[in-house]
Amino acid sequence: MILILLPAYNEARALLALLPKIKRTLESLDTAYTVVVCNDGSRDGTKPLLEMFAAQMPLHVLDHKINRGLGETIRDLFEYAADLSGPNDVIVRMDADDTHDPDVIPSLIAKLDQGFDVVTASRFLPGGGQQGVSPGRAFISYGANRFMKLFFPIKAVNEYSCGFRGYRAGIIKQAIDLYGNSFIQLKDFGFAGTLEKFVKLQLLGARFGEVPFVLRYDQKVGASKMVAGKTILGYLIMLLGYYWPWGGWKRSRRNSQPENRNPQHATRNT
Ligand SMILES: Nc1nc2c(ncn2[C@@H]2O[C@H](COP(=O)(O)OP(=O)(O)O)[C@@H](O)[C@H]2O)c(=O)[nH]1
Ligand SMILES: [Mg+2]
Repeated sequence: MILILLPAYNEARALLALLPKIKRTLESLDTAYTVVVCNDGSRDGTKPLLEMFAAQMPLHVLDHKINRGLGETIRDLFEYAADLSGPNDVIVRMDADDTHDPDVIPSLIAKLDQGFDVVTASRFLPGGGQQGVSPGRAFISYGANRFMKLFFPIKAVNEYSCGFRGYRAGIIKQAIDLYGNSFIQLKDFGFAGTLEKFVKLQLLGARFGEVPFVLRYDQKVGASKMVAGKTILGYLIMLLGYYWPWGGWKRSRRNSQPENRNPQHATRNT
């Protein structure tokens, strides 16, 4: 089974374009699928729109009455997906803003099938790129990704900030079992939880891969919902949490055995 997770905050117009594309792509794969959308207190008609689509395709809605932010939303989505899935199922997390083309999903799955646990849609591979991104934003995004690569190096990974990724469900179930409520701690720091989840999967010994992807920012309706200040603060807190000499994430994972827990995942990317 394939589970598509979409965090959505005021994305009615984008979802109207995106959901039919997801339906078309997933139906062509001939595998059971479910789309799970977390509607995070939207006030733009996202909710009735999702009710309409739920009558036409396998779609489940998690509803937050009040906007709780991306961190809380991805926590809910991944917990729900871990419960619903078997270890060999595939979980794909995309933005709901219609900038992530579902045509990439088959290549994410093909790479997962080669034995990778986490596969990112990457702008930084040959064949990847971005359309409609202003030079200023492209520069900041490139700099942020170099910063993340420097401080949180993961072999074969160059794309850290794009949330379009495929996961083998087993690794998410394992992470939730192991980390519990701490899997995404930085839930109140804008988009930092996306990086935190990535880094914690690395500490678990997940195998990472990338496939090329063109970000279609030219299709974006409205402004980015990225809260820059909170997110940067979240990254700084992550640096502290990761490198903290007394019981930081890096050290405590190294001391506490992923090897014993799952031999085939041991030391792969550490
Ligand atoms: N649930 C929830 N989703 C959010 C929130 N802010 C952003 N998102 C979603 O997170 C994804 C990323 O936001 P987006 O505006 O696309 O950021 P950008 O791609 O960096 O410009 C989109 O699917 C948004 O709908 C929020 O407060 N709550
Ligand atoms: Mg986006």
